[in-house]
Amino acid sequence: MAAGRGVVKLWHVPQARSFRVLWFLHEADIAHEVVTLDFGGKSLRDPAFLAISPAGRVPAAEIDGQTMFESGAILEYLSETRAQPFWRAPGHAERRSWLEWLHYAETIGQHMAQLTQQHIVLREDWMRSPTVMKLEAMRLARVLAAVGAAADRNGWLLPSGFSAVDVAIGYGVHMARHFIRIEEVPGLAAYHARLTARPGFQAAAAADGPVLIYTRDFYEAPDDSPR
Ligand SMILES: N[C@@H](CCC(=O)N[C@@H](CS)C(=O)NCC(=O)O)C(=O)O
Repeated sequence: MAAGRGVVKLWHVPQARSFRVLWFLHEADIAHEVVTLDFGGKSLRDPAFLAISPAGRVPAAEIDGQTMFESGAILEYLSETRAQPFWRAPGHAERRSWLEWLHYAETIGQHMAQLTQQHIVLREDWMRSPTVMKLEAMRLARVLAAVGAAADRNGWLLPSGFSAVDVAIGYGVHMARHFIRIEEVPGLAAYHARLTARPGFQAAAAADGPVLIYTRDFYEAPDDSPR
């Protein structure tokens, strides 16, 4: 059934990329309802869900009676249609930077996905590669160095202030704490503290749901010397 006009429906898995949208809905004070799905279970492969999100991924959203997938696209569309202070419209001096950071969120996402697969999804040690774990953690830290530097310069990613890209990237910073020491990356821990102090973040964190994916505070890469 279609969500009422104005009410955004979000298909969400706690701690997953759908948290970006949940956080944004709280930041922008957009009326919404949440359908919580199960990361390890069958709900992401249910034909009804695949009709909305063809790869069976979260987030998906229903906005004004139409469904959408891809967190970056959803943040952009919500910014454009109902949260303009968080948008940088075509013609805005920061338009290009806004787009760069919005998509850079998935550069972070690809390393997070590798690390999540290695440490959490693959359950047996023989399936995992300590080399990949170390390499991906190193690459994640390198990608996040650019975030720390920009946030240090501007407070937020863009000089004019907080926007949707801080939510897109901020989710990555928040989750990266499970794999890298963010206090070792200049500017990053302070940026994380600013992000998590926001009432929008705190409301979303309270609404997120049970912690089922990143159940440990930190996932250390094992020693890869022969045993
Ligand atoms: N680029 C997509 C990635 C979505 C994605 O891969 N989401 C993960 C959770 S973080 C997922 O649904 N994984 C389920 C699976 O791989 O089966 C986005 O940003 O929305």
